[in-house]
Amino acid sequence: MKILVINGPNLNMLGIREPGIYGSETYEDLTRVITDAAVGRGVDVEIFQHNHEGVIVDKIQSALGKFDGIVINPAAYTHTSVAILDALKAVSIPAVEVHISDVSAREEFRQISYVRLACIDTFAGFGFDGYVMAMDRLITHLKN
Ligand code: CA2
Repeated sequence: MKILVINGPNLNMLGIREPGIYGSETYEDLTRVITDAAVGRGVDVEIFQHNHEGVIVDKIQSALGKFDGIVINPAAYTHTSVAILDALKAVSIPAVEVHISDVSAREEFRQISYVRLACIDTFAGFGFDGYVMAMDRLITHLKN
């Protein structure tokens, strides 16, 4: 099983600022959590981060025929991007949305998620564990 993990803008800055919201662990720590979970589950994982919306759209398009599932934290694009929503719909690969913070308890503009409309589930507010929960959700979905 091949899973693509996509992280949006500024997630590469984790651990550098705002530890109160996103924790003090770095992006490298996050990649380790995801990789360890994938190895433990026999999943082949690729982790991708980019700050540009169009590059994320290109990455989703290129996943067609290569990946069985997508875990995506679109970061700020969650709340704005119809382009990422359309790309996920276009490839029709099962996708799960993740947020490190509990977006439902934050500013009103973070309550909107366009991407969610193309996802089978969402995990928000579980820190880095949310990525592992999303991976497990995809594994269950793909096995059934
Ligand atoms: O909680 C999440 O995972 C978010 O997707 C993180 C995004 C935010 O725009 C979403 O509303 C919720 C922010 C990405 C990381 O931003 C940083 C800002 C300062 C320092 C480090 C990271």
